[in-house]
Amino acid sequence: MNTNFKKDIDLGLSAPHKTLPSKYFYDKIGDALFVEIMNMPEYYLTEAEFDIFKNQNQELIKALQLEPSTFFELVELGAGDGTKTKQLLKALDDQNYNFEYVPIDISEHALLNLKSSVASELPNVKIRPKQGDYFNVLADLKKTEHPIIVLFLGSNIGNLPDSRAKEFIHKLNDNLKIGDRVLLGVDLIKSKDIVLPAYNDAQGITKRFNLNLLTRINTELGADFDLNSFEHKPEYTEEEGIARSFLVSTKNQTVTVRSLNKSFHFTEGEKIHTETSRKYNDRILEDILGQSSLKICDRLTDSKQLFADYVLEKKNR
Ligand code: AVJ
Repeated sequence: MNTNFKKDIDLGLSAPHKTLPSKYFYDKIGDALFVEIMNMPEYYLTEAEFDIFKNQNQELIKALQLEPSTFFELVELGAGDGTKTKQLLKALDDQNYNFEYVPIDISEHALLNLKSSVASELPNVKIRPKQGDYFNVLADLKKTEHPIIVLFLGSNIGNLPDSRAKEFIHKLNDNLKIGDRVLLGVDLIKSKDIVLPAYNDAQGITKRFNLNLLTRINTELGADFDLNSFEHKPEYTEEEGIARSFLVSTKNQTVTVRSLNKSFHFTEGEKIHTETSRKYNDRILEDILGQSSLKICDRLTDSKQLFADYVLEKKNR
């Protein structure tokens, strides 16, 4: 882990356009800041998808074409605290659907919490948590003969640049059977007046979230980033539909990373790209699905039309 971290930081800071992988946001502090982000008024995504799961769970069950008598596995990639999913689990449980819930997450801690909250709130629901990186656990999907429903919510796919999203979809497709389905939650393309504040909140929580990446490099790799000399700056245009977050150096400066035995120079105004958050519409999703056998068969949106949960099905061809 630490060797990958070290290697990725070195690569990113040595590139002509400096960049750092957003997956490294999520240490203990980053996890807590992300919980704060999900609760901020500007971050509309969480509430919008929750609205779908809470107020349209019957429609969701119908769109997923679930049958009460056929056992299926409900596999969630990046389950987190499962707040949205528990709304669906409850509806399925109330109607005696026959299934097992398989939440997958990088964080062992998140899975333990989820397991105990499901056990106490929904004691009849079978749960089998699995720890791992969701790119790597996809191969495990092949191990079952039962129908599979994959949940990939929260616009987590948005963190992947389009080329990586296509790779992910193809790998997912390769590991599913004909008839298996995917519920893919994505943030919809909308005006910058709504998107930008979600990544630049008034309380400065997202700024702390972004800067925490530098704190991590300072603590884990013995670097001397001065957090006061970098500004948080998100960018977004509705034409492109991609929000990007940057850390901008406010002066000419040199940062030393002790465990790499290296220094990195930053000019005034130079940017480090730290995150991509892609927004979607039907056309972009069709492009990402490309020639794979995963086809869009339904789509639910929240009451404000901010967010969509797409139902994809693996077809014959
Ligand atoms: C968890 C990837 C969906 O990109 O909107 C929130 C992460 N970053 N605020 C997103 C995030 C800054 C979030 N995702």
